[in-house]
Amino acid sequence: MPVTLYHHPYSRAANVIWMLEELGIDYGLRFVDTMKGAQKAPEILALNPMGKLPILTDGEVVVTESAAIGLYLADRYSLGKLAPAPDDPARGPYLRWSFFAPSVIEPGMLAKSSGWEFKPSQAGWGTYESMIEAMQSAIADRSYVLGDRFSMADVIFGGTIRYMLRFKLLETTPSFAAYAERLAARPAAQRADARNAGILKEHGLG
Ligand SMILES: N[C@@H](CCC(=O)N[C@@H](CS)C(=O)NCC(=O)O)C(=O)O
Repeated sequence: MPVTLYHHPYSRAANVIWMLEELGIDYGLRFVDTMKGAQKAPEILALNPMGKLPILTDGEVVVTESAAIGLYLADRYSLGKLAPAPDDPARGPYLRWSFFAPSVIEPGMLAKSSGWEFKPSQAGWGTYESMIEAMQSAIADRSYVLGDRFSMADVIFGGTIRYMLRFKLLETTPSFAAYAERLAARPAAQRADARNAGILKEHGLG
């Protein structure tokens, strides 16, 4: 199996299953029991010194960081389709909103929920309000971040929005709700949800 995802359904690896299902490639899953600390085992640390999931291996290639995994997979297996080609003007917004999820939304969300004190001009994620406004602008009057064209950026950026809505970390505005519903209706997202649910059940977690 050339592509293997080190996975636990309670981790960001759950969203990587959606990425893989969108690509329609063969892949294998390797269950890492994060609830028992298995992500800190030497063989996992050898792949990711952070001792965190997800980890994707593709032959000799090792990729960690969910957004990087999505960008890698789309370039490698869907260039010109789920990933705009480097000379396509859509490549700019594609990268912009893909990076926005881990570099702005994730720390911005944690800063808000943990009550961090920081200077918005020094923090890359700025204020919570400006972050929400930017997120709204990415999907205003369009189906996906690239307009009518679905891309891996929607799995990365949209996956974060789906997570935030699910755990009530984001106010359910009509535009966020409609975007999340559009994404959830995709057959690949549904296959991924079913696969994650099946693994939870198999391990007595569902
Ligand atoms: N920046 C990383 C975050 C990875 C991460 O924090 N993974 C969590 C699960 S979602 C984890 O493995 N936690 C277990 C631990 O830190 O021991 C990414 O986007 O992939």
